[in-house]
Amino acid sequence: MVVLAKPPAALEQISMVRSPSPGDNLAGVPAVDLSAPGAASDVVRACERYGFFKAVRHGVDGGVVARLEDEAVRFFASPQAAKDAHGGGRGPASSPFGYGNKRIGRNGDMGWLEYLLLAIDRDEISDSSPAPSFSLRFVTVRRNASTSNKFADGYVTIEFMTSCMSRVFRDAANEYVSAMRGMARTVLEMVADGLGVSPRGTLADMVVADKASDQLLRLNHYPPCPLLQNIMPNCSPTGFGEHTDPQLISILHSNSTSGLQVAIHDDDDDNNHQWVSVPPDPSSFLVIVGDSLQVMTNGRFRSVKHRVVANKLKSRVSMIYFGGPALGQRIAPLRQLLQRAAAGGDEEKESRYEEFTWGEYKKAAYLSRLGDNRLAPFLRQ
Ligand code: GA4
Repeated sequence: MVVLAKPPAALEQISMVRSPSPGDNLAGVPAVDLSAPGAASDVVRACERYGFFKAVRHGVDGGVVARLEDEAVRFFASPQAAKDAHGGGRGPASSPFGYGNKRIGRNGDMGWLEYLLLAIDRDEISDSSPAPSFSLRFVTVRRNASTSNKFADGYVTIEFMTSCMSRVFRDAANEYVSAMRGMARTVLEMVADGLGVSPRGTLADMVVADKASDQLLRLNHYPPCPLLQNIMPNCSPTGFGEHTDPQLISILHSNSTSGLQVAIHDDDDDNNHQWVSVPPDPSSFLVIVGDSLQVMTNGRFRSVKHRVVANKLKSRVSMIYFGGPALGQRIAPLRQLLQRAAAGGDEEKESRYEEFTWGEYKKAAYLSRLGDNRLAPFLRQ
């Protein structure tokens, strides 16, 4: 048997992690029934202890999820050249939006995945986002169209299919975004209720009502990696390296392929954590606390470190909505939490963080590496 000392070329720049085993599964993923009367306090408890929870009985129609997932699968299955045509370009001035392959951000992070990152303008995919506008079918038609005459059959077919495919994708994405914005509102209102902050729209409005809020939709495809099956049986490529999300809240859906891992901390030792796998459950969503919500709760909630390990045999497809506020929004602990502390509660009276706006934080985040602790520079001594 030939034993290779290093991974194949395609994987050279991607770090390996120990392949997850069934024993790594998080026993008892924190789950919240969003339709239950006591949901607000369950949400707060889960966000404090874990920084994430599985949302069940969430009210999102399965058809909405399936339509976008189908479109994502179709897009990722199209020829590489067609996908590359939706790229945001390379280099420091490149746009983070559009199609990306293995490169994450602008600072050298690599993962075994391809993705589409789309900006959301109010309640729709932004017009400037390079959402898929053609498919395999279109590319095939184009090759056969050997005419430059606009009125020839081939050309008309191309034009028609281009706008058609684009519309189907956009409609599916917009419908999904609308469902995610609804869930973000529900969860953030529950956070306010559970923390005793009023009005209950204090956080939700920053993401859902503010017309300038900064929202994103990310579609990730982690292709299977059978190359490693024989040569590195105990290792899997990193799909998306460990990181925390900078926004207030992220809502993740995945197909039934495993791969997501979260860092679980000891109750009283923040530096000590263990990576555990979150078993996939396509009927639910995972709600993840971002850095900005950690700051707004003065550290009561924790933004959870998470990562994805690519599967050797199965494709993983995930769709994540990121809810951030407007660029000018001040990110600081909610006043009512500090006031209550000052009036004798047991929470901290002073902010643990230097003040910043979302725009400033975002700028700093885009200069960082994926695994950096982005809040560390903002921590007060
Ligand atoms: C992590 C969360 C979101 O996926 C994302 C990512 C962004 C990107 O892929 O362009 C970042 C990453 C994320 C944080 C640090 C920077 C920026 C890659 C990276 C190395 C879209 C986001 O908002 O921040």
